[in-house]
Amino acid sequence: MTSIRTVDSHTGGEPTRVVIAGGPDLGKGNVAEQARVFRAQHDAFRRAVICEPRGHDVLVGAMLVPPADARCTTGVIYFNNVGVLGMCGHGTIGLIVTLAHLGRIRAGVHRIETNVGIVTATLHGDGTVSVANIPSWRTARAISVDIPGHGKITGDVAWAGNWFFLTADHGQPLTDPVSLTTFARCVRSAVNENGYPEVDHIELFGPAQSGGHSRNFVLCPGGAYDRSPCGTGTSAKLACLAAEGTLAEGDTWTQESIIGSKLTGTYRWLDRPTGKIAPTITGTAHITAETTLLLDDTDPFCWGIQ
Ligand code: PYC
Repeated sequence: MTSIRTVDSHTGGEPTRVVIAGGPDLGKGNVAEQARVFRAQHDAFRRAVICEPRGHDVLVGAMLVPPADARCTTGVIYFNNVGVLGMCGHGTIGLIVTLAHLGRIRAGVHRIETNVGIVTATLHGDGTVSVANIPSWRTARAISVDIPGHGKITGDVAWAGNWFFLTADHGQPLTDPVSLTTFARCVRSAVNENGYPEVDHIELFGPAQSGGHSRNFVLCPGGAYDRSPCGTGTSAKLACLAAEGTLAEGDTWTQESIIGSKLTGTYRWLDRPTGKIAPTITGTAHITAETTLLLDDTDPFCWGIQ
C-alpha cells in the first residue's frame, strides 16, 4: 500500500489538491525539467491522485517539488485529469493558503517556481493572496471561427501561463454550465482546427451579475469548467484589455466566475510594443481536507478511471 499525503482547498469554488508527501522523485532539474520527467514517467501517479475514484475531473493537483532557484519557497507542478498544466492561478492561491495552514509560511512575499517560470505570491494579513503571474500577452486579435450550427464568432488568443481563446461574441447566456460546456467544446475544436492547436482553455464572457466588471465561463483542458474565474484566464483577460486600451495600468478588474465567485486583477506594462504585461490576481482560498490517499496495487482502479 502506497500513501500520499494531500491537503485540499478551494479557491472561489475551484478545488486544489496539494501533494505534500509521497510524490515521485523527479530528479535534480529545475521545475520545468522535473515536469517533463513527471509527464513522461509518472502519468499513473497523476491519474491516481486526480481521477476517480479518489478525485474527479474538476480537481487540480499541485505537487510540491524542490525548486532549482534557491530564492523560491517551493517548486510546484500543476496537473489535472488529462495532463500537466503550465501555471495555475487558483491553484497558487490554494497552495499559499495550504502552506500557511501547515505552518510552513507566514504572511509576506513568497516566490514559487512553476513549470513555466517563477511567480510571486503575497499572503496578506487578512488571508487573501495576490499572485504576480508570469509575463502574459495577447497573441492574436479578433480571429473568427465558424461554429457548426451556430455561425461565426470572433475572439482573441492569449498566453498567461496557459493558452486561452477569449470571446464575448458567443450569444450564449452565462447561466447553464452544461450547455456552455457543450458549446465551449465546439469552440475549442474550431479554434484548434483553424491555426491555434495550442489553445486548451476557452473563456466566454458576459455581463457581470454580482457587482464585478464581467462574468466568465472557462472550459478547462479536461472538459470540466472552472468554478473560479480562473487565475490564468483572468491574467489572459487583463492582457487583452491592456492591448485593447480598455483598462489602464494599475486599475482594478473584478472577474466573476460562472458561480459568482470573484478574483480581482491589475497589471503593469512590461513592454508596450509587444503587449507584454505583468498581471497580478488576488483572491482567497479555504482548506477543505487533510487526507492520506492509499494506493492498493491489487485494486483494479488503483491508478484512476480513465
Ligand atoms: O486558475 O489558472 C487557473 C486555472 C487553470 C485551470 C484551472 N484553473
